[in-house]
Amino acid sequence: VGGICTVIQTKAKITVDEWGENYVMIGPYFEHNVKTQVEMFTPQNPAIKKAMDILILNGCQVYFGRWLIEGNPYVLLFDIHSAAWKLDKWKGEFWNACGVGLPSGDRETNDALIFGSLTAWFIEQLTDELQGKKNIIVNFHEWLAGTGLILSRFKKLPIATIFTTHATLLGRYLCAANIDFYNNLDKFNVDKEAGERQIYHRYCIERASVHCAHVFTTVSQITAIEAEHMLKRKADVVTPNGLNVKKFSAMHEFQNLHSMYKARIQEFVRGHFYGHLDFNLEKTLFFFIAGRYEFSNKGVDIFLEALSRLNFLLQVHKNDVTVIVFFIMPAKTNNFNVETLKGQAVRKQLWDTAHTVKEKFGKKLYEALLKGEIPDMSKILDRDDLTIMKRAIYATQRQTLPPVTTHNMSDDSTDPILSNIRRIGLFNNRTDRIKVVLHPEFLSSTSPLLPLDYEEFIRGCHLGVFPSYYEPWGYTPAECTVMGIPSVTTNLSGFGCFMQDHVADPDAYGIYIVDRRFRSLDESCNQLTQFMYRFCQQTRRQRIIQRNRTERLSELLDWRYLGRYYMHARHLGLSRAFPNKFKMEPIAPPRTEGFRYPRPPSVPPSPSVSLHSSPHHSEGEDEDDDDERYDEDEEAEKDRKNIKSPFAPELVLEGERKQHGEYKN
Ligand code: G6P
Ligand code: 1S3
Repeated sequence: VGGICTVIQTKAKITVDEWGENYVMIGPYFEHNVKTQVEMFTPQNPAIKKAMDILILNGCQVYFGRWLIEGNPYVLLFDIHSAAWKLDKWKGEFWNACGVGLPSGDRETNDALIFGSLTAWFIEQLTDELQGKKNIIVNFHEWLAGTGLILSRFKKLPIATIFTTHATLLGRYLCAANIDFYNNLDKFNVDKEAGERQIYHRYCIERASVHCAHVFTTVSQITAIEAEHMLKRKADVVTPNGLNVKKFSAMHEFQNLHSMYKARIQEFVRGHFYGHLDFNLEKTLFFFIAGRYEFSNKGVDIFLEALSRLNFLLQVHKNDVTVIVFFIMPAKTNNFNVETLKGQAVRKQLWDTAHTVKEKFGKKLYEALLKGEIPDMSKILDRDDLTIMKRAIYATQRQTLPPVTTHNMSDDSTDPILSNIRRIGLFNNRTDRIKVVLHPEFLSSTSPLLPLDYEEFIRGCHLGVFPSYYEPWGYTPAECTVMGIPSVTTNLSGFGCFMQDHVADPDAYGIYIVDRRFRSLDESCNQLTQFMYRFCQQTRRQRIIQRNRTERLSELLDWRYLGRYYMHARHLGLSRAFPNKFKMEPIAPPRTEGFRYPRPPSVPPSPSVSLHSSPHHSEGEDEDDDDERYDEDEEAEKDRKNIKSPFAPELVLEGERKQHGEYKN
């Protein structure tokens, strides 16, 4: 689920392009998802059909079809419940295979074992059918799929296996416990730590999967280091996560989309802050954080602290910018709260009132003009109109502050975000330059409050802030990048490190990398505050230019470029599983470094984002978008000449072979 699903889903297209009909995804069957996303049919490949039939004859429900996503990959789905009656038998077999016993109370792990046993059983039948006529590579993702790998190896099935980990269980747990993880990587007694956290059996499955695989891969260099210590094996290949950039690509439209969706967010703000709208929406910036609700792992702790410092800075410098910060993190709730719904109702009422008065006004004006008169403006609105308007204005009076959360939280008093908001006192007071809105549910275009889906919401914001402590990759800033929205990340996230390696001046491109590795918490927090403060000081012109630069990094994150690492892992797997048939010379993984986006020539040599590019700059210039685009076009042209695309033919085609090692069949 979550990020891992994004990996598998977005990677489908390039994998289908490479393997065509020979690529099949295997996963668990969920009726609701299948009904809406899968076109089911009988497999045409006789070996697959035969293997499937054997499982079906033995009482298991197995489905086959095409997943209706880009690339249209084949999917083979196992209904875990239909095979649940075999659980005890399979637990015994698993114990015999690797000596790992599973407790009965852990439903998730039990389901994982059923899924893995079905997978290994299917592959066994398939390899029997194929009799070595085709070679099979299976890429298992995460410990939940790992049991299938362990069992396949125990049965000595003739397949090449790859295990990809997107995070380590222990790493996630230890970081969430606020332990100084990265400075003590080599000091943990891993068995003891896993045992104390009651995840020893899961940890064993993960570690066994890593060691049984022909090829072990992780999604980033930082997770490779972590895995080496937590799971005791060096990753063979780092397989960074890409995106299907074409899906987000809006060509020159993305600036207009920003404007369009920003207007929709502004509408929400008008309702949410009714009665307190004493800030200028044209000078209001929208920041956001989104993702799995892991308070310290996702860096919400440091973000809140930095916001309170930023609030202070903006106040003392009498800055007229207001920042509205959205926290989009799902938590247990009991629906929207009344105050939030009321806000949108009040806004709607004001809109209706304005509309009614406008209609009447327009009609009277029209009648007067027809008679050749200029109406007396002081009389054009009658007493009734004034009464309606006054009543509408009175309705906007409120005794309470605009709420900091949109929902009734189930654990209001202990919720970490709310508790910290109380501690730092960011209550949406009039004097606050930072306003906060916790939306503890994923966004949806059908929401009565904020009718936008996640992608539209990102486009409408100005800055995504993801100061994670534990983040093996981190899709959130990557998604911002491909939509041309600047973001904050860290040098403890896979994405942040990747950008540091590939972009000469990440700040200039709108990728702010907080150092959470070599600095104290307080120093990192100050750095984050500075990044945000500098961002607030930018003019509209500078923001537009920066967004254009951010968007230019998209192709770096495309699977067309990043897919090569998975390709390499598969070739390596074949050469290790079938050394007599496949050879790789030399066995050298493709380099993740090497290509670098140069510093944009139009960036001044010193960090001076707050300086205007022209000595004759005036505030009015900021609003002149046509000028901005003209400047930016020239700038973009200059930059483009300097940047050698990662897709330059020599790098992708010729270099492919050179970098991956010659692959001989
Ligand atoms: C885009 C639009 C412009 C708009 C600007 C606002 O670039 O094309 O018309 O003025 O966004 O930028 P801002 O950073 O102030 O939201
Ligand atoms: C993991 O999901 P998470 O948010 O729990 O896998 C993602 C995909 O590889 C990765 O982007 C993320 O950092 C990991 O943490």
